[in-house]
Amino acid sequence: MKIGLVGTPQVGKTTLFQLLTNLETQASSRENVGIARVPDSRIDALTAMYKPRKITFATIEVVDIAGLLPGQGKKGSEFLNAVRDVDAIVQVVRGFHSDMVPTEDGEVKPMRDVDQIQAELLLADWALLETRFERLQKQSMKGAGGAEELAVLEKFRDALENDLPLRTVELSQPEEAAVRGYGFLTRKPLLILVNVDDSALNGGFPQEEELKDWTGQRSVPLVAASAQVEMEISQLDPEDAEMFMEELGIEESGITRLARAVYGHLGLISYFTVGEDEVRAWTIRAGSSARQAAGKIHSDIERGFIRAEVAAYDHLMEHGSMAALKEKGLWRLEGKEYVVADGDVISFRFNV
Ligand SMILES: Nc1nc2c(ncn2[C@@H]2O[C@H](COP(=O)(O)OP(=O)(O)OP(=O)(O)O)[C@@H](O)[C@H]2O)c(=O)[nH]1
Ligand SMILES: [Mg+2]
Repeated sequence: MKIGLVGTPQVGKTTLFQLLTNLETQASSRENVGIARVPDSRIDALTAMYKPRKITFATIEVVDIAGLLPGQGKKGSEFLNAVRDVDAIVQVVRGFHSDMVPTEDGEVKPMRDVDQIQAELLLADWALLETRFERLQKQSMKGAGGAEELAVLEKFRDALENDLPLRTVELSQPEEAAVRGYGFLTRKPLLILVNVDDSALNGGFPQEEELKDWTGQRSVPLVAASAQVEMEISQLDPEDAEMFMEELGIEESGITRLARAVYGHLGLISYFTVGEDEVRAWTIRAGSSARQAAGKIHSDIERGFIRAEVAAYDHLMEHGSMAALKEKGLWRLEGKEYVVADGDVISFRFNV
């Protein structure tokens, strides 16, 4: 799962990228691609219980894409290719004031930032749609198939004609499959992160109403955070960081909220494996079966799947140990079709 930090220039993308990826020790070697840890207090609690030699959090791959001003020609196509490559888009918009960092017209207008980039993405989808559309029309006139795709593209055209992003078009599973390969940009999940002044962490940033309306109407998550504050938090030890956040009136760092918003918006959940060797979070799509979840660990476990031994995280915390759960009948054996729940603590039985 790869997310792209996208936006107009100088809004704080690289600063946030560094903060997100510094959390993970094994950063990728390519300069603008890194791995972000998804903070999870359940991992901390399981670690306190099992005292494992190794702790592994869930992660998301993050790409920091160079900022784009509309109409930048070749830079524009590089930008669009980079966006095409990600699974989800986090647009960073500028909500902070600073004389050191100029804006396009001297004003801080996060809603304008949103409009500029989203217009650029809509245009790119128009261009892609037109090329595909013509080709498919010719093909289907010759009776060479493609009718299914063409029908979906017609729906897409209706949306774009009304300036609507393609993610607003509802498709059946086969329809979705027919056009998945195209990589339409406005069909990718979108989140907006507004980078605000430390005084506006709980509201009061420029164009707040407009941003809330825009994101609310489109079911796009909106996260307000301050890259500057995050930087200060990251330099404190945990206790001081907690006090600092209390002073600011926030419970969690913006990085934590962003990572969780992304995870949730992409329909991802975690299950855990525990023991003295390792406590580990595994990322799966919500709705995955026990057998599919096993495949995340190793294809051999998926193939040779026998049973999943499952306990709910909350039960484990409440009763303190697996042994206590067994006594209470809260430790279950589940088959391969069992739908894994967020927070399940699982051990797989399998044949090799
Ligand atoms: N005051 C203030 N300055 C910030 C904040 N976030 C970033 N900056 C500053 O803004 C400038 C641009 O930040 P970057 O993170 O490089 O922005 P970017 O979006 O990656 O910029 P491009 O890659 O050029 O598009 C830097 O000088 C940062 O120090 C913030 O929250 N508050
Ligand atoms: Mg940058």
